[in-house]
Amino acid sequence: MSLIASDHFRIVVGLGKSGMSLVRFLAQRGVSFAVADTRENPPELATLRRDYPQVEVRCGELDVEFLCRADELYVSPGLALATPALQAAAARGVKLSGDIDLFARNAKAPIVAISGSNAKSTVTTLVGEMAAAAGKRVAVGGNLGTPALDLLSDDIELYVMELSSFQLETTNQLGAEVATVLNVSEDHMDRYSGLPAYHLAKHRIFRGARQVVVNRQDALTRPLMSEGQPCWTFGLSAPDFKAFGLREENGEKYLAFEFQNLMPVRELKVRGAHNQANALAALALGHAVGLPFDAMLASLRNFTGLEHRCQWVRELDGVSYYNDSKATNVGAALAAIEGLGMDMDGKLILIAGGDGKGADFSGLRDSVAKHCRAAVLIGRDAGLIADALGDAVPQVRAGSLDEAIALSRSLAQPGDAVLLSPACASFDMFKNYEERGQLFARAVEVLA
Ligand code: UMA
Ligand code: ADP
Repeated sequence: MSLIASDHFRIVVGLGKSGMSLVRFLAQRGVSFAVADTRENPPELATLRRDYPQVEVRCGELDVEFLCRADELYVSPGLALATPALQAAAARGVKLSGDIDLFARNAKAPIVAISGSNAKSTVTTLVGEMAAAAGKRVAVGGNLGTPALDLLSDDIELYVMELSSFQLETTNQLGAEVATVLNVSEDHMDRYSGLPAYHLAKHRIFRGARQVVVNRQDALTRPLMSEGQPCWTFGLSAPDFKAFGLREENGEKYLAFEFQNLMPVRELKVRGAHNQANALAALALGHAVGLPFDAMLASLRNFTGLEHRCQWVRELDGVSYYNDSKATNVGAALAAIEGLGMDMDGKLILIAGGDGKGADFSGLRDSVAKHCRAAVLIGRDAGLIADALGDAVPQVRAGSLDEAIALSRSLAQPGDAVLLSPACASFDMFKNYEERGQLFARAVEVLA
């Protein structure tokens, strides 16, 4: 039985991937609903018209009178709740909600809920692989891959969900078995009034959580109002009770839980301190839901990392090339610059720039000065990054990604690495970060 009243009228606002999953979910349960999207031709319009021709769709500017016909609006994570028409409807008593709220009300298995400014996809994928290795019937998705509602099935024993701040804004009660905010650094400042508002949105993940996982090195990841739940921590320091961390013994560094060494860090295939933190976070989450260590450690040993996240592409003339196109904010680029920079004898040639989403780039300056030989800047906000870096390193501008690669090659010396880690979204020059990463990798592969 679906936990949704069938005598009410709903409107799905936004007809992308999550909107289409809502349509399928509501239609299957016989709920009456309509669809609205501010775009004239939203991505799933043709599918909706083909599969659900009876459903009313309004495209273009949102009509408040139309929205007010609903008891509840399921708003796409792509639309800010501050959108005037949504606020006008809310002021007239219409409830604003989203697909994750509906998912949480209908999921019968425990939920592992993962948010954070960076590392969500990596940790979500890892926990999913750990659960599968432990023999669980596990569903993995949310902001990553399959939309939440499409994962619902009575067969599933564990849900591992990546949740964005946008999705959490419309989530009133999640009730996860274990929830975490992996880290908090500035992102999406074009949508939030500042870091506090973004931070508050992320922390909605803790609503109703039975256990929490906290990053010892980032105070902003602690629940604002603890409900006294069991709390596990992770961090790069040596662990104490209920904690995962790194411990050094006889010159060997281990992933460790409390006073037990679990596995030498050198057995991880992914590079950089940030990936060690990610492995520890995944262990903490898996442990909280009862996954055995042997299965979790086997998954960690096999994990080669996700595409576009600090991914090694090739070596040419003694220079390595890394694709970190998924670094769409300053925190992610910093992790790559420091993680790779600390691990190598040479220097980095950093390719950065794109759509900065209103970010403050000054946080890059010290790490760039320390680890980079030069910065090659591309895209709309190249000038903002140039100003923020000042005289930290020599800078050059490139009009295209191909030109940036050619310039980087000419600047690099044997032992150096060229790192595409833009600290920006890609939409000013590319379809998405995947396209940016693929074009980078392809261009690098054919360098003669
Ligand atoms: N849009 C409009 N009008 C509308 C609705 C959307 O102009 O009425 C525009 C907005 O610019 C919006 C974009 O369309 O940003 C995409 O919105 P959508 O409703 O078409 O999005 P979906 O296809 O449903 O994708 C959403 C998530 N997108 C966003 O949060 C922007 C996807 O995360 C998610 O995978 C999907 O639901 C399934 O759950 C993507 C993402 O970029 C990967 N997430 C951000 C991130 O990771 O940084 C948060
Ligand atoms: P998300 O889903 O949160 O965007 P990803 O796992 O896709 O996270 O990684 C996004 C970016 O963040 C990549 O550039 C990756 O190299 C970087 N990153 C990975 N782990 C961390 C971490 N622990 N701290 C900061 N940045 C990280």
